[in-house]
Amino acid sequence: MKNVLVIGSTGQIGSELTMELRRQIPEGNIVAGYIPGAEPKGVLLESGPSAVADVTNAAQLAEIIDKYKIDTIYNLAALLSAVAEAKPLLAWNIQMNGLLNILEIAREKKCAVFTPSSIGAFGPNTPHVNTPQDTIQRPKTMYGITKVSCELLSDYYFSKYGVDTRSVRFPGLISNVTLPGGGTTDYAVDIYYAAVEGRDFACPIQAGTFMDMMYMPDALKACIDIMNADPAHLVHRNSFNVTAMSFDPEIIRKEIIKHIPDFKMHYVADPVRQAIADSWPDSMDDSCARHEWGWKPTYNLETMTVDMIAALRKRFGK
Ligand code: AKB
Repeated sequence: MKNVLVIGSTGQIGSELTMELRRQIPEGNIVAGYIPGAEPKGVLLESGPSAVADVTNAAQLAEIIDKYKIDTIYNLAALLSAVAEAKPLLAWNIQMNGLLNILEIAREKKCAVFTPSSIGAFGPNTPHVNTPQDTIQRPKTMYGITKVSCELLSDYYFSKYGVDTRSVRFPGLISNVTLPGGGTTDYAVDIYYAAVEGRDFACPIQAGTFMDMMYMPDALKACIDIMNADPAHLVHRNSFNVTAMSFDPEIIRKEIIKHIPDFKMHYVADPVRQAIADSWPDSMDDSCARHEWGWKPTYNLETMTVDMIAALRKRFGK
């Protein structure tokens, strides 16, 4: 991995992944791809090249890949689960037609491709506790349908054309840099902002709803380590279960109260997000990722909470 195009570079993962790749590969072209209206700003704009990279415009992508001699594409363009339910056709167009454009270009120009999958690729019939790597995947949401289809299409391009496609199934990602937009697991980010800003938090996910989660530094490590893994050791490709912790809203609330004792939370009903959360795993088994490419998260709920609160207090001067 030397010259990299990050599509969706101003999003929750992209904004931090682009900077991390620039730190780790200072001699390479790490191109921040974006769509008009979501332009990179500040250090993301100033620390390296950027280009308009709309996944629905294959000619535009091909031009960037030639110009910067791109060998690896991080395809982070996607609508998250709750937004995808509101805009299913747009989600299909971005997630499926976008990936097809990328895979065709990767086949022609010999690029490796990372497209994140999600816990959303599982559904109500999947075993919910210690969800195995290889199991039933019959999601009921458009987000989940596109995630399973992306896994299958990526495996197809690997086995038929030898395109080096790799992926992980991300749980909810928690970060203090860029907010997620329109996901089911967003509450686990919003809760920290409310606590640090001294606001009462209205939690849209009900007590007792467990989901896998991960702190962003571990997610960045997963994105990079999987693309650097020795292909000879990969039995799976698209996509690996990866997780770092599993909790419900009460467990994270109690962890925050250890640091902010007067933090208050109440519950509000969000039937769309709740139905999605209920269909997802409570906890995944990520032993294949650990075994095949050495996956091991650094942060648990306690250490993440210390870091999140410290970072947000610094940002908001609290
Ligand atoms: C979402 O909630 O939609 C995402 C995900 C788990 O894929 N964070």
